[in-house]
Amino acid sequence: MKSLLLAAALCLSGMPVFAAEHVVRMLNQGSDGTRMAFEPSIVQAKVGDTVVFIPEDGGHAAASIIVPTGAEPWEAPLNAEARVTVSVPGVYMFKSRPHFAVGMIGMIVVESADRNRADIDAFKPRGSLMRKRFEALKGQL
Ligand SMILES: [Cu+2]
Repeated sequence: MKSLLLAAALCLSGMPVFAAEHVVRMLNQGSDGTRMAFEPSIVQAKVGDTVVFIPEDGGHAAASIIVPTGAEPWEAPLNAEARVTVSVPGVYMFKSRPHFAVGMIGMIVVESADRNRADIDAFKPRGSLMRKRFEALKGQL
């Protein structure tokens, strides 16, 4: 009964009651053979969810590139697990700092891509590897 009242109170306060956790593995090789990859490279999330970056292989460091206005950017140390709670709807684009140049990038879509779609469209990938992966991610928005 107590927990029901708590759940009701959380609903009324507008807080997400069941925030989810999404795991993104940082790998030297993805399951499709791609070198230096986030897996999955795109995550669908809701406001209040947490995305956990796991350094399963060494040498990776998750950092934001683009976040929606009002959201906190992040930059994790090398080989560190990073926990990012998404508080604002929109697209969050991220990279592995050491492997940005080879296109180790990914996206979190929180509820709607529309809010900052223009920022994503304005991103200029450098080099063919980054361009290829950026276009593939953008195609899933
Ligand atoms: Cu990396």
